[in-house]
Amino acid sequence: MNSSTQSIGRISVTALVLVLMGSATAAADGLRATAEIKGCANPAITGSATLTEQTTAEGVKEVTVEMKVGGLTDGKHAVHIHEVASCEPCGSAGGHFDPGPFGQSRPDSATDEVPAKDINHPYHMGDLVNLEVKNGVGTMKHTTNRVTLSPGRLSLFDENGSSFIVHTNVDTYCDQESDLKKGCAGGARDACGIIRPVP
Ligand SMILES: [Cu+2]
Repeated sequence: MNSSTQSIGRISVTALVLVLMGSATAAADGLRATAEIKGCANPAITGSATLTEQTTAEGVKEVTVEMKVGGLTDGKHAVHIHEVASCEPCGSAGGHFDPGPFGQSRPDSATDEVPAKDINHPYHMGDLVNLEVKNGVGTMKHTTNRVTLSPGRLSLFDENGSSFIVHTNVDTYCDQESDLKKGCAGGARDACGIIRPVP
């Protein structure tokens, strides 16, 4: 390699690093997504959710989820991000989003004939907090660093996308050493919303 090739090589590498740094900063901040929440069986249940990604000073990506849903029974309802962008029927949203290396990530569900083994609740990447419904209006705001909107291992926009599920009952944040106790993560599914990126 002669000296002029070497210097071209260095310039190219420097330019590439600058481009990568620039795109990482721009892509990580201000990304948004939304979901339209609809009742699984009851059309009177409707709502919406927004997701906003931000990056901390240390470079940790966080996503703030804000959800408002009308038509649910008063009280607390479990909310999780489930692993498939599909709501028809609500069971097609699959188990809790949990792209970890350990497998066995499905939660139990009212529709499971044989309850799935699921020892990772409430530490699935898609586990959120309860939506609290008062006088028919449910609200929830939660910031999580377990998922991202930007590309990567924890991205909600993986091959099959992701959805919110709002459950009939409260999430007791049950943490068990063996298979999940049926219903402790909220039981049946009341509402669902496919998470879509905001262009
Ligand atoms: Cu769930």
